[in-house]
Amino acid sequence: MSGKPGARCAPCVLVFAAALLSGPFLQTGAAQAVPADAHPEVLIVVNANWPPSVAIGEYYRKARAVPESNVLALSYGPRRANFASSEFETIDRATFEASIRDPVAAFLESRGLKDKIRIIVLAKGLPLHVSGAVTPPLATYLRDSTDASVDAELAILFSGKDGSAGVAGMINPYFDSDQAFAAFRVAQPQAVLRYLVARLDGYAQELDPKTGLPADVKALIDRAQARGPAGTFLIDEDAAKTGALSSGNRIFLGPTAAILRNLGREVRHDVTKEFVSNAKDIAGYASWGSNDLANPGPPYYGKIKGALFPGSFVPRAIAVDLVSTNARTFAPPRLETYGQSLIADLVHIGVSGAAGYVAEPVLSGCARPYILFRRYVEGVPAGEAYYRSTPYLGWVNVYVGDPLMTIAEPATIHPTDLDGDGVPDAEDNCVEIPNPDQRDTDGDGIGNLCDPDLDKDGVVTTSWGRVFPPEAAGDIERIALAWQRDVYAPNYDLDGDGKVDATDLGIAQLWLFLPPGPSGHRKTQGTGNAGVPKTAPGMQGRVTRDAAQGAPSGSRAPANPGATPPGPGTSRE
Ligand SMILES: [Ca+2]
Ligand SMILES: [Ca+2]
Ligand SMILES: [Ca+2]
Ligand SMILES: [Ca+2]
Repeated sequence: MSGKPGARCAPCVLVFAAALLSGPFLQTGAAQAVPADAHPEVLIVVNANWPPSVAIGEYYRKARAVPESNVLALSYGPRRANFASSEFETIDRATFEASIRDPVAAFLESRGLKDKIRIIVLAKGLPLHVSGAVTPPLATYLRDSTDASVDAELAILFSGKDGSAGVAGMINPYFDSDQAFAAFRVAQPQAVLRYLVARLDGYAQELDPKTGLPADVKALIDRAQARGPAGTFLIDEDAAKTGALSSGNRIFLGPTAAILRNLGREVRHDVTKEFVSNAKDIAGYASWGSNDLANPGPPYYGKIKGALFPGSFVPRAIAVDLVSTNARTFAPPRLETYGQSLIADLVHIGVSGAAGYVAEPVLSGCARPYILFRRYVEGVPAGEAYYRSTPYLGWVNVYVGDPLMTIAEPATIHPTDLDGDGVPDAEDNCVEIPNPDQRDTDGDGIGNLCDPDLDKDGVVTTSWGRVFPPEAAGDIERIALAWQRDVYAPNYDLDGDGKVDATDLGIAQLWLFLPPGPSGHRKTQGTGNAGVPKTAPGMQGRVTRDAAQGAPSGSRAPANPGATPPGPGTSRE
């Protein structure tokens, strides 16, 4: 899937020759042959009530040689309304089901496309956010919230699980997988993850006069197949993060830099308090966005006070920022009431693919940049790499950009020590996170730094704040309680600094509902494949949701001993 139809590249010629030899194309004649890089696995959904949405669908269809019969035009909202505004971005659940979910399902079923389609691309003009009936308190947000992105709900179409509250029981079975998605679907036909959903979105104040597309969206599509310099990956930590939020640096951003270097990429890894600006030729960007305390103020990205934040991007660049509501809108807010940073601004200045959230995801629900960037650099298409990096389904996550985008020059290096900590993967008790000391105080073969499974039931759990009877307490609560009572236990000291505190709690929360690891010592969880159970043990049937929820950034001791996983600096208004 590299190159446009007709693009000049030697490998395309070989692929096309192979297709001719396969038989059927010989009969149809070259003129009618399906291009070798056609994409019959893609469904494009547009809003027939808004011409720019239709134009986006058609432009993308041609760019990726998607069959004309794979375009579904829905009628959403009033005819010719202004879908460039935020007015139609949020939808209630009943309307979502009637005007989006059911028509998409009916289309796939009536055309016999249910299994043939693996990727759904939504064109701007379709709704973004299915609003929850009520906003639960932070302590139970992960259990009770019925907020979702339209995208995440369509990804689990036909599973019967759309509309379910929270994330428990909705662990992504494809998380951290080694498998191509096509193979995964064949191997696990009943898996809740049915479709990789992406959206072509961005600001739409300016339309391209020739095509009628919003200029930002056209550029997003064009850049996905454009060529440029290899560029530099910019990983911008914020040294001002302390306590639970420091896990974002330690577990998400630091390992991303280490793995990318190991894959032979050029990396700029900023570990200071600076919010980097004026960087050149960025190939991938991970940061705290507006949660970086040194941010320049709204709009956070772009030209601000004479500097370009974070800088210029090469074509096919991808981005992750640890910001709760960075995909809440693709209509430009007023500066005075901006809120958090937006990936729409990153797209506007040249990013070609980005992970985002329509509402508070909680730090544990964020896409893992060390998985997304690694897989993308290895040559996995961006949409697929994204779904491998996302731990929960049916949640508030979106991917913006062409899901078929691949990196122009995939890595040719296959490191045997992925995280570069000096311990080969097969012996590394925490394969994806640098832990040169290999500290493993319970001796189970999984290093403390990625082993918050204190009760050894195979998954990191929460009891939603309940700590009595003590044996009913979740792993998260055990650490929270030890911190609160100032009790030291080596197994609870995940980072090995001699204390059990907010930092350990913050690390533990990143594994919520997931198995510990992966470790080279546990064959069931091979490198880069966490072997996630479909349902977290003990979670079935319980409407659990977690205390694990986005505590406002800066919140310290838990109000109750239960879990309060930090959100990425939430502004849950
Ligand atoms: Ca290693
Ligand atoms: Ca390691
Ligand atoms: Ca261990
Ligand atoms: Ca510690």
